[in-house]
Amino acid sequence: MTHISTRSLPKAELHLHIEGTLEPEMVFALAEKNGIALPWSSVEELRGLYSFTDLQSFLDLYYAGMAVLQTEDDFAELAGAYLRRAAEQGVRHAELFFDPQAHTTRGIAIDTVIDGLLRALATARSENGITGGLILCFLRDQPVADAMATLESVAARSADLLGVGLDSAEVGYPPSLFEAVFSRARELGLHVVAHAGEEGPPEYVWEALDLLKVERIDHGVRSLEDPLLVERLRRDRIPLTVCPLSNVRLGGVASLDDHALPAMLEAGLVVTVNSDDPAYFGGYIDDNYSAVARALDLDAEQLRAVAAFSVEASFLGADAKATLL
Ligand code: ES4
Ligand code: ZN
Repeated sequence: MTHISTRSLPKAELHLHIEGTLEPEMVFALAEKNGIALPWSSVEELRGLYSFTDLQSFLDLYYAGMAVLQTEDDFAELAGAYLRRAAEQGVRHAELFFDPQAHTTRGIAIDTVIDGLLRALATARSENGITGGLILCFLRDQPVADAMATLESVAARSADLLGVGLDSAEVGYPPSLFEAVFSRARELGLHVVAHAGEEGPPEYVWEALDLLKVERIDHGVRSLEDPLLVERLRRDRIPLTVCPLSNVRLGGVASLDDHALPAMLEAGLVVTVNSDDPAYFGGYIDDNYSAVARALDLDAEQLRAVAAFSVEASFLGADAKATLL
């Protein structure tokens, strides 16, 4: 049995969709403020729909909920609420994914989104000492040309971003489709990551590494099906941003007791624990740490290693990493 408190471990959150922190209470409050009609009659009804069968069943609700986000203040409020909760759970650095195409297609300017999120990050830094940045994710189930146009629309302010990522429905949308987009992102000096091996096969993880040249793999749990891939990830110390409660809620893993996290650590992989879409999956980052600690009987050494990996795997500079280790 392990009894260490993981809450106080200094950690970095590396896999967090800011739109996935939109709690039902905030959905209703923003809908009221912005005069938006919702298809649900109460917070309880909406929360009652949070039982998913797969990634797509979640994404349908995720995209529906974010329609209430309209103004720069809304994005600042969303990220501010998340960053306060993250700080309470021991997060010292947070790299936030956001999905601009889910907003620009609703007529929201991308600068509105970015300015609101950056304002919340600046406030969190001064109030809680938490550092962070933004990772712009392309929706892989939308046309590649839309991803490229989104990237070009922020090229002039690429210094306001940490990097780019790739998310949304995975199967049928291999990383290879986005080779030119990621090449352009790297040319702009941006870090690159991608969701791969969540529902998709190990081949998608290989493509993300070899074609997109990503620095981290988001999820990557299906990598274990391919021993040569495991060897590649281990040798190159490619971090995997694993989200245990998400994997269970979306059905990728039958129960937390069956999660491959211990096998990944045993294989020598740089594994981190993250919260993905905490408003939808039943917990923020330390809820994930404490759930795996209990279900998988991880000892203090393993938990400290995972937290230290999160700092190592972050895009912080060497000096900032050293102060957190
Ligand atoms: C996501 Cl869990 C997950 N997978 C892929 N795309 C996403 N966007 C938000 N959450
Ligand atoms: Zn994700």
